[in-house]
Amino acid sequence: MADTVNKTLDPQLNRRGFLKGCTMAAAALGLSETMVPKLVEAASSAQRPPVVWLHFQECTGCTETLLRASNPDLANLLLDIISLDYHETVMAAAGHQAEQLLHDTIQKYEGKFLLVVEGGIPLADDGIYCKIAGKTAKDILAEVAPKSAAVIAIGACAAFGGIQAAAPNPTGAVGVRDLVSDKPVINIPGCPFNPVALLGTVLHYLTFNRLPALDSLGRPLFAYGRRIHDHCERRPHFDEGRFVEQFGDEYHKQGYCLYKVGCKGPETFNNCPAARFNDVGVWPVSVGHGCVGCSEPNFWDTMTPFYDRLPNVKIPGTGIVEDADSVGRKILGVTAAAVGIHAAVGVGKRLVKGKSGHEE
Ligand code: FSX
Ligand code: SF4
Ligand code: F3S
Repeated sequence: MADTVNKTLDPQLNRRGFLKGCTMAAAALGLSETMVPKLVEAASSAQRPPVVWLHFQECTGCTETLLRASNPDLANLLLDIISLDYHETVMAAAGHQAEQLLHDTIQKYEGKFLLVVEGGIPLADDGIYCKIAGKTAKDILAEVAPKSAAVIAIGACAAFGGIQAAAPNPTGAVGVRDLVSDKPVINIPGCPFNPVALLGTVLHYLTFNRLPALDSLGRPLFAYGRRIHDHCERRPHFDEGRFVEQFGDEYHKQGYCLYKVGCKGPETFNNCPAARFNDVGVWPVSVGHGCVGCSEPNFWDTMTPFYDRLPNVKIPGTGIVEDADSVGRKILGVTAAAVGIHAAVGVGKRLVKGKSGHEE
């Protein structure tokens, strides 16, 4: 299966990308460069962990972000270090053959395979809203998860229910952790997730023989331990009170902070500013769009409207919660004393202009 996928990828990239991918994963894991050889050794082991990848309620964007990434080294590396034995989107088998393959894989590798789940699981009306081969998603999960070694819930849908769980959640969609309690479940949310987080998790598992440390929402701390806002390249603009007031305005063109046009970075934990996406190294905020909070639980409900500003935000180091204009004005005082009144007046004008267009 993994070989079938790999045949479509360039073997040159495969070799060249191996070290690069391990180095990237080491950086994402917060390991020093001296650990790279250990990761390479674990990744080169002949003992590739079998992986069963199930699809439930979702858009398949998570699989797309992995396999169609413009950085094929990542997909190659991941497919080199695991044995992807069952994946409905890309495998050649279909129908009864596919069913047999799933059955055989979970018997053969009982207690040893990693189960990756992509998509939410609907519970309403006994789960009839997602059926594969006549079986409901909840029944398939109940059959496969207890036989796995651990479960990786990939993407916002498998982690927290995702878009189909948004109010009024007509199908009663939930995430894997709501149903699986007898196996370790690691959440790698995001809509879609970042492949670097999956690669880091798998390499950590292979190198140290255990899953990485998790936060209270089951997310690996190495990837979700910091707020977007705390390592965003636009943060100096936030701190100085320089905000985009409207998409396309002169402040937007100058790369100012996107807080007032809805950025949810201050309430979102993820490593997008560091891990970035694809080989061109971009992430939503770097291309001018606010973070929509896609790695947080129920973000379709809690982070919407996406283009309205968060009502308040914590001021670093103080624990005080204030609105963005107060932050700007406070800093304005400091700025006025430090660099003179002219620059400060400029910031003040911008903050006054901000009264139009968006909720203050
Ligand atoms: Fe959900 Fe992933 Fe969003 Fe889509 O499958 S996390 S809808 S990008 O693809 O599960
Ligand atoms: Fe970056 Fe958004 Fe925070 Fe502004 S509000 S600094 S754009 S994360
Ligand atoms: Fe998602 Fe925000 Fe990163 S929208 S991709 S967590 S910048």
